[in-house]
Amino acid sequence: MIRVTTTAFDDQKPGTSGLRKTTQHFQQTHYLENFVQSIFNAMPKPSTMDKVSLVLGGDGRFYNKTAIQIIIRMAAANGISRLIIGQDGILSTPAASLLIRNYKTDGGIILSASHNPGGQNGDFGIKFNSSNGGPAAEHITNEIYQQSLNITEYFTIDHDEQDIHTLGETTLNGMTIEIIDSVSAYSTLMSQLFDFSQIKQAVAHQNLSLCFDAMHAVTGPYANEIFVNQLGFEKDLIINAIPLEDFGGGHPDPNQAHAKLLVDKMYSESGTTLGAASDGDGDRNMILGKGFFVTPSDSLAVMAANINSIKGYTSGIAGVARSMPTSRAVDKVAQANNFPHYETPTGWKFFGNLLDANKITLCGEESFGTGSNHIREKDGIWAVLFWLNLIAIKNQSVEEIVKNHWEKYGRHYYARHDYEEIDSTIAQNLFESLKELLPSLNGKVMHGQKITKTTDFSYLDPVDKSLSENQGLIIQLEPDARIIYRLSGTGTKGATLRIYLEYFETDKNNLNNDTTEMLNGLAQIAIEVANIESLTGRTSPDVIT
Ligand code: G16
Repeated sequence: MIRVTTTAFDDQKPGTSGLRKTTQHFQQTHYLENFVQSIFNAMPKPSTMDKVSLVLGGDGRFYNKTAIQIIIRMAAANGISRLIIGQDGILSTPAASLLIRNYKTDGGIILSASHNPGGQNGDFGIKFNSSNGGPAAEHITNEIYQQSLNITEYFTIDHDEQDIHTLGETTLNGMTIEIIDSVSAYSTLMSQLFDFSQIKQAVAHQNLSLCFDAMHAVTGPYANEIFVNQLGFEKDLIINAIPLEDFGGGHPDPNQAHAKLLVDKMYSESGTTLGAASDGDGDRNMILGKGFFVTPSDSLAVMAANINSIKGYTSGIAGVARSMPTSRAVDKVAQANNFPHYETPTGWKFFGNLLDANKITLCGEESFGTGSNHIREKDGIWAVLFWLNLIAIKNQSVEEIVKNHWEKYGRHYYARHDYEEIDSTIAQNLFESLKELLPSLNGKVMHGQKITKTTDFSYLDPVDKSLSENQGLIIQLEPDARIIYRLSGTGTKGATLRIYLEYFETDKNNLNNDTTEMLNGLAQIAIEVANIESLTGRTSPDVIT
């Protein structure tokens, strides 16, 4: 064992989902090692390290292979008993979550910067997931950060590169290393949750077709196995299916701006029933019908309304949760069908306790994430399978399913406006001024809409009673609308200001209007209240999703 003397970095505080920085930042001497040792020091574990087992894998982006070898050597030096590694170091985030649960390990280390671009000039990331398979709770990430601030040494061994390609078991310095197939356990679980024979029937007899954009990221092999080999969808319609270390130079974020090829296909005269995409590490999803975009918030609500018809969920739904900025469409379903609904801060980690305590079955976020109690991460392929199964059951188009849903529950017009790479100090000042201004806005009428309530959102976890403060600012307006401001916790350059706009409509004559038009008044109010133009110099958002 080699004891390496090191100096602490002061910027290793995990964000919304782990530590994300530019790849080059991670390549600094000792940077990754310091954080990994901090994880080992901080993670909840049995009395001794020789009882600790971990899952290890990543989304295959540039630096994944190097990082896996570094972590293997450090795990062996720290006396860890067992590492379960996806073949070639590859695991989608949902698959990693599943394996932690299946193998009952003490947690896992996932290498990914999710939807952020990859490559030498892109981003890299690392996060620790707990023994429930979910992203570590705040008290653990805080402890990792504290360890990183005080670190003076880390442990490693001098050893050649480990073979992570050949399936099976080996040992290194007394540590067992098991290389496992990255796809098979995950695809088995999917076949248990969804009715694969019904979907296959629909492919054969209802012309059910799928175009899936893997964005040259981790889901390519998962999509080929499940959609093509097991369900019989056309191989040619799994696009960008080969995982590449730089995602082919693309931005692996499944939204209408970045999954352009897919969007063009679905808005042209193509006869494809469902268009879908997933992100860098396979936990996000975008759902499209023919010429029709389903907002992630609506997707969650449709799932909640129909979950009882899906094979793995026929026993019913315990409850649902959504992150605060996600539209309240799913709340309407919960209220109408009498099951509990919860509002959590942004970040999948906040769903963990609710899922573990069986208070919810289903959860989701506006940021293109939906999932259930089957694992403790959001799950892109799972969401696509849910929609495929639903279409097969209903024999309706995506658009018909969503429009029928609006008829029944009303429509939450929704959009998110992102201002990216704002100078961090300017963004902080903007946010602080806004926070001070907020209470004075109550009762004010702007652009014909009355502000009824303002909130600085905090969350008291109903399970462990932990309090999370400063989770976003909410302006509520009459008759039923919201404007929400947050600073993103996943960016790596400057600050990203997110503004979320939501307007609820029940008038049956107004359910099919243009979203931009419906939200225009709210957008104006949002800009004026936060003084965006004069404080940032920006006249329009960089991305609208
Ligand atoms: C992560 C988190 C999500 C969160 C999203 C956006 O997703 O896991 O819970 O909603 O970031 O966070 P922010 O608005 O702070 O950028 P992913 O897919 O990047 O891991």
